[in-house]
Amino acid sequence: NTAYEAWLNYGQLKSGSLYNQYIDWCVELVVTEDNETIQAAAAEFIQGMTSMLGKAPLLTAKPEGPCIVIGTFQGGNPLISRVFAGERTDSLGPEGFLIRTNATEQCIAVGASTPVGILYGVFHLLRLIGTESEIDALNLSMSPVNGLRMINHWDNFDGSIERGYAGRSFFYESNQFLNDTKRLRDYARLMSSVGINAISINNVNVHELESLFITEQYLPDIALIAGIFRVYGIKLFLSANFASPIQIGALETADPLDPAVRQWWKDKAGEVYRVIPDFGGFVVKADSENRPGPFTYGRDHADGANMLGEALEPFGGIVIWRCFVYNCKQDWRDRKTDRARAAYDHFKPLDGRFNDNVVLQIKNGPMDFQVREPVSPLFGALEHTNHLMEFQIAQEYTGQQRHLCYLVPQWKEVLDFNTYAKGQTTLVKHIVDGSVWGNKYNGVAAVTNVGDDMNWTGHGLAQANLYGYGRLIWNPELTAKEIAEEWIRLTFGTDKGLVVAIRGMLMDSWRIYESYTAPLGVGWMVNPDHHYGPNVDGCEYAKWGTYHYADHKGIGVDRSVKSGTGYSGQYMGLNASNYENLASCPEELLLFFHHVPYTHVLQSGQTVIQHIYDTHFEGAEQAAQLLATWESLEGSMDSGLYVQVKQRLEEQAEHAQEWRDRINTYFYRKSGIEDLKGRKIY
Ligand code: BDP
Repeated sequence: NTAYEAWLNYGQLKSGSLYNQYIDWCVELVVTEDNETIQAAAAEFIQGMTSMLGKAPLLTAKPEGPCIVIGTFQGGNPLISRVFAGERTDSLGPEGFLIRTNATEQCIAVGASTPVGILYGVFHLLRLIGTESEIDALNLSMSPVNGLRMINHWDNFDGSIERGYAGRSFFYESNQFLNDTKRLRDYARLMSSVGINAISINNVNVHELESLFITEQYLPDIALIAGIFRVYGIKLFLSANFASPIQIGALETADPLDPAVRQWWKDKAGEVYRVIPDFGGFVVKADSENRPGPFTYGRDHADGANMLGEALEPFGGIVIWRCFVYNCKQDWRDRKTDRARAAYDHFKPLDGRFNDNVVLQIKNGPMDFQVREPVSPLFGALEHTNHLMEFQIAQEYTGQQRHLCYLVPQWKEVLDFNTYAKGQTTLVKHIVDGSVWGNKYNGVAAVTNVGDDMNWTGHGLAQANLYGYGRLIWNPELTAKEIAEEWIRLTFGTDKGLVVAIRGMLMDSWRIYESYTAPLGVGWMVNPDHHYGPNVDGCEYAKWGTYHYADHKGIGVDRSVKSGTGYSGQYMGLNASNYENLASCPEELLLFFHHVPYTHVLQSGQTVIQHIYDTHFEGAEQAAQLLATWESLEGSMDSGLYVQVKQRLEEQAEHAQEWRDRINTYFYRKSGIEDLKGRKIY
């Protein structure tokens, strides 16, 4: 077992009452529509059931007994028409589905308005069976909560992946398309099974060669990938280089208000859509970290994004414009410039100026995917602009898939955050899903964690983040624990002890990682450039704006309005005052918002310095405990997977000690304050 099949491995189920139930219902599979997506759904169902039950359902158009039937409401299948007669289906939307067990008709029916709804329904039925749920009386109606459920690849044409920790790209190698159709299809299956409907396949940092993706030289290769994705309900997007008119066109400017530039992009869009009629659109990182953008021409982000929007509009495409924009050349001595402020300062004043088909993409926090950050204050501040949440599934700052860090609990906290934007309760998840302001485009995107490693994600348990991301954004009401449990059951089987043990490991892992790394929300104590491993001052005197201001007296960034950078003033209602005041600031974010002496006393009664010592000792112990728990599972799963994960956990346990020692030693030497518990700090 290489874990290549991941949560679609369809492990053989044990015989028992549920097994018999499944066998009884799944004698035949009834399909009458020859649409390629419905055919893919049928093939998936047959593959899954054959593998789980050891018996293939018979594919037929006319059932003779108990059966599973799948079909669209208007697709002409008489059985579907009878089962769903009189049902209200308009609120399901284009991607929703119904599943009904109908005793009279002797069938379990999966119905939807569209083929992709059928596909999602079939994946759901397979998930129910794979997690050993009753199917005798199903009466389900499901639709995704978020419109766009997107994956961003940071793959480069040379085969490397920016912030990739699971091998190389499976799209490209050495500036060529790999066209590995089997892997691409399996990838599309995995993504579609958790509801992903949009994927951008190249890095947001678009290099010169990748700018050529939108030319006739490469469009056929891209069309091949788009064709595979299409069957699984996934739209293909490309990251675009704002300077393309210069780089690959013959223009001397990329000024978004220049008529020749605008025409160039319109023609370009036409060329792309001729080859890929359902192309999703462009993802753009502009005027950020040395990428080109409208600033060069004295224009703003709205000018830039709207130009692209106008070009894509006639074809139904959209522009996803990233808000990760800040000055990466700032001066650490100037405490008035605060990187945390940047996204809001840039984009809030532009609210209302973007075209209908422009969607802003906002990182979950104001900095950059740290283990702990406050929620970006842009959520709640953009009343008149489509926008998406951006998460990072890749564990750039959370252990790079060498450490275990199940991120769904973090994402849940972000989605459940109250912004106070429109009344007393305005949760981020309702802003992001478009319901607060009725945005035409809404949803979530995330930087993915996959590569060409056999198990996709490097760390076998990092698959849980990929799975969990899709499931959570399909339905943000699912709990992190439920999602973990589903994933474990589908991946490892349903043995109770195993499920409980792995679930516990996943659920504790974020907090454990946080406790042996950067304390109290301060972030950034990593090595510069590659961002792995402890280095307290590594980023401190650099230009990137990632400071903690630790000296011999204290630590933390004063972001208050009263005496600091004013960042806390970007929040609304109670959030602004809670963050502003030391006494009310949530402690996990204390050092993000305030600079305090090491002797500052926390609610626990402990000082900040003692908290640092304690959490680092505890965190390292708990990392060792993760390994011990895993070792107790030896023999209860496939040995290949067991060994692979064990090796990573060993590395984590060892590395957590390094974190502990470096961080504690640093603060001990700086502060000169002894550990109250007398533990050894060097
Ligand atoms: C940071 C990464 C960098 C990305 C950038 C981005 O370190 O590699 O290019 O984000 O999101 O997290 O554009």
